[in-house]
Amino acid sequence: MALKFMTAEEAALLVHHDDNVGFGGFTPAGCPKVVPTAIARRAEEEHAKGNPFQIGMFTGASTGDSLDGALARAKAIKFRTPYQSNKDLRALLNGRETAYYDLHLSELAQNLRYGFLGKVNVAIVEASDVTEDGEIVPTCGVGIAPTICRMADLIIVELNKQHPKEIRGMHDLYEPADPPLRREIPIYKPSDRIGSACIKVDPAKIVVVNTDKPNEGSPFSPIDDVTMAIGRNVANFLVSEMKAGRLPKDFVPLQSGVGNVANAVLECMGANKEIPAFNVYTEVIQDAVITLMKQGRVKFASGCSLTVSNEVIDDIYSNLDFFKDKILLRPQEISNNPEVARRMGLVTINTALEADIFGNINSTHVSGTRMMNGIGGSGDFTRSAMLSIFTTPSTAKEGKISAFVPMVSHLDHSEHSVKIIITEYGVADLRGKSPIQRANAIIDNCVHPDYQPILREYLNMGVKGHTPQNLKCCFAFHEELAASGDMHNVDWSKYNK
Ligand code: 0RQ
Repeated sequence: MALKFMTAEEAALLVHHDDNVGFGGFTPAGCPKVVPTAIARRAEEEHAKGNPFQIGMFTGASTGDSLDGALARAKAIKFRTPYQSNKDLRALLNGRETAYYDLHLSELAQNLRYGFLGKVNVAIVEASDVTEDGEIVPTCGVGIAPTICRMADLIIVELNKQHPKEIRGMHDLYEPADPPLRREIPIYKPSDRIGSACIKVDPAKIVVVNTDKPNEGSPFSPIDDVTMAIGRNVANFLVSEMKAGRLPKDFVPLQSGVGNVANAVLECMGANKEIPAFNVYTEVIQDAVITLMKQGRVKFASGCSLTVSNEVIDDIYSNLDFFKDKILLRPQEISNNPEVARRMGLVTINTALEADIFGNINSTHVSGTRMMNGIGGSGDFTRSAMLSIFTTPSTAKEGKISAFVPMVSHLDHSEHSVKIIITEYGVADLRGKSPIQRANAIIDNCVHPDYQPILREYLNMGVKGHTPQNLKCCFAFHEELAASGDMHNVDWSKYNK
């Protein structure tokens, strides 16, 4: 059967006010671009005529500016889930103009299948190939594409010429059965292939929009002294764990979060030859993984997306013979699967926004109220890891705020899941320690010297009980910090009246 082709504008007319739209891709990688932008324009036109036009949005994670950014600026988003990182969308969430539901990335596809989040009316996915018998080959990010394509009444495929058809075979697309029929996911090592190379749907549901819009990958900032020191501390700590026999000599698969710290950690691990060549089982495959793969330091990478700069994606596509048997892109339900993470025994490395001296982590809310991005995959991995590590610079906002506080202003990862915290100053190993012992390890090894005295003073205020928290102080302290933006000169006695 012949496929139906149309322009982005024509495809946008197939999306209606109040529809729930699922988008393929993960981070800007593999996200549709021209159809979302056309939907945004359409929303603006409808609003100008006095008509309502807003959609509900399911995405893999964050997206590119021509998706989240364009739709946010057009005020076209009624609700949005999960992780996001676009500044215009963030303003809508924090202004409560868009309802935002933040959940663990591994859970989204199954929550859609369980029917918890409503119907998926339309799926919009980017593809490197689509065939007349309904085979869709994603590009460099998968996200929730297989599930939304299966569930939606209409599938709009952005067929993007930037991504060669020959990447077919780099994806491993698998949807688990739902309870009570679910079995274990048969991945025993990152390179295990368990699914299919394409999404297979009824071709009658497909319309195709041709495009050649490039990826919206953003380059990394140069690595600075702080991120480099964090990276070295992580690499040295992992070597010491191997020497102590707590990590196997041939290592375990690694998950690392997104951003500059993650890139620096990977670079330092690659440079440290005491760490053997290793495998990656993660959600976001970044530039550093590809560099290390070329150096023979990363053997295999399983992820949900190639979230790499445009130069690196060109490099991969020009050398598919080299990369094709070293990379698998999977749906986030599988790349982030807690069952697989626990069984394979991952070392996981994610970044905290704020930590407390007892080992609780805030990854999402500035001052306990303002959403930054979302929990992303950090919870999927942290709770199930063999060794869960959080990294953070010891201070934020040019040193005015300590990343370590008495009690986190919002809790994402509890002390029960967090094993190790690492800053540019050192490593706090929290395993097997009581709350007071954890606090001392964190203050001595991770906290910036400017803030060690006030945190020690807090600990020594003489509060009784297993975890010596002075609740009155904590709440007043966070309110004042949000107002002043400066944590120097804290006077606990002021709050403790
Ligand atoms: O603000 O941009 O206004 O300057 O927070 O901080 O240091 O640039 O750190 O970009 O690595 O993001 C936790 C948000 C860190 C990210 C978080 C301010 C700081 C800056 C960002 P400005 P940095 P990063 C895989 C795993 C959750 C999801 C996750 C994240 C801004 O890593 O979203 O782990 N994690 N996913 O100035 C006030 C503090 C602050 C602070 C930092 N204590 N108080 N502001 N900032 N600390 C990826 C996926 O799941 C897809």
